[in-house]
Amino acid sequence: MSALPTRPTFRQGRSALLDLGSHIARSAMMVLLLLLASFAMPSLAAAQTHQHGKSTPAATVAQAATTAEPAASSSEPARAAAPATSYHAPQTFTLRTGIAQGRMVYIGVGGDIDGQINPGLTVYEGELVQINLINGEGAEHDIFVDQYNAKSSVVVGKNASATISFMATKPGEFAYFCTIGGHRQAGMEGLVRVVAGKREAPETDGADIVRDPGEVPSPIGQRPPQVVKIELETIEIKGKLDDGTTYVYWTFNGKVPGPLLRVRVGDTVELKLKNHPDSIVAHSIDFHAATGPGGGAHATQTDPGQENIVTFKALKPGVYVYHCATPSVAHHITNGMYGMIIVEPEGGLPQVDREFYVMQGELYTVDAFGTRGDMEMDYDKLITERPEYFLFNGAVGALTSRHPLYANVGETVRIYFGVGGPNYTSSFHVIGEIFDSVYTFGSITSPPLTNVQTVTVPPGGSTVVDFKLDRAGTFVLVDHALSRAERGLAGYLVVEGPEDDEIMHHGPADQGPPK
Ligand SMILES: [Cu+2]
Repeated sequence: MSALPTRPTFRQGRSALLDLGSHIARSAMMVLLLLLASFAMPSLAAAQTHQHGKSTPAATVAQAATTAEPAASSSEPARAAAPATSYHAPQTFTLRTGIAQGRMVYIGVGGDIDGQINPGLTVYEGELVQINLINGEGAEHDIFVDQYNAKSSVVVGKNASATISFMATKPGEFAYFCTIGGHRQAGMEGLVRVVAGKREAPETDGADIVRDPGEVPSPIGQRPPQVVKIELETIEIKGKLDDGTTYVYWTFNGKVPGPLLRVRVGDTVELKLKNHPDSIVAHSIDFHAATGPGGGAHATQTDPGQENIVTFKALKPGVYVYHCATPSVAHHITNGMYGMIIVEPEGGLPQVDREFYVMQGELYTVDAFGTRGDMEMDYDKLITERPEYFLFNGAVGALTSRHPLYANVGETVRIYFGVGGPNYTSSFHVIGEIFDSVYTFGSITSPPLTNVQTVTVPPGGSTVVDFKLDRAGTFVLVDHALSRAERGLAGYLVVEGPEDDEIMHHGPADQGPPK
């Protein structure tokens, strides 16, 4: 179906699956597979089409006597960045068919092209481009970028949708148009502009609010229970949500999620909560690790410029979420006010080489996903659970372009994974890996499940996954509800070392890997 030079790829083995067509999850999976293929094959020049039936338009932690030194830093500048990280997400455009000025046209939906007639779609050389087509009025349409041989299926009913994707390998201007007889002439035509060179990220005046996933305190080790003093500060801060996009986050200590805290069972936690004087609203903290009124929220409702102290005993080992619990609680949580605390059992957890800290949440913005500028919270979307963004560690690209997780072949890694939410359960999965041990629901006193592909993690819940790295490559952290990957949710685990072809290679078993 492609007239362009194609190299054999991991993706091609899936073409039979593609032909079955018509399934949202499958098309999202294909995007991910295409992403994966593009890591390995930067020169991939292929087009593909797929269709789906219905569209969905779119501070410092002072831990006395426990060190807060990161056990492993994920950001090691000396190491290579993830290959081709510019492919971490496709450049996505949505076009709706309609009538304007007496002509049949495509109308841009969301982002910079919102409301434009036959908008120019500007991308940069080497980018992965996705175009979503929505049938706006119920006449038959399709979309074709002939120079890239990217053609959608025909959408027939109103709201019927299709998606196409292609790698923009050649600079220049290329027409997109409808191939139904007479429609191009009637006005359904626009341009894809592929700019030579690399895209420069637009300037953003927002602060970096991303928590480095390598910021994990060292294990407690062997020591008797003691009093652990922790200080947290609630800070409201305009942060960078995406390139060219900001959001006023509410945070613990200026990052999302709040710091990962670590104590042992039997410890007495004395928590001082300070609310920064520049805050607009009151904040508080509810520890799921605590037993007592509001998990501490009753004692810690704190006005701007004030502080409160709550003391609780860590009665039960586990990996627990904490969050702000000031009304509207859903608003405070979506804005970034969540984190986790590890309460180690006596003797701690089995030792691993590297530990990481990742949390998932949603943002409910007035403007559509991908819009540039200063975003504001939309209470109606929040209360009806219609998020625009799904995020790991607070921002688009937090764990891909900004802070990928780094490790080496032969190492064992552990991810403390939690969901702040406020609303969506995560189906946590690492593409291309299998979890050796899973402490489901953050229960570290139960025997772990072994050899697990995907873990369900509810809002206000956690999991701990351990796995050994057997093969080099870039592995992708996702919520396997993969539509969310198109709303910002993806992370990289970059594993360096030998690419063991016994474990996987391209081509038949008896031919061995290509040299
Ligand atoms: Cu709050």
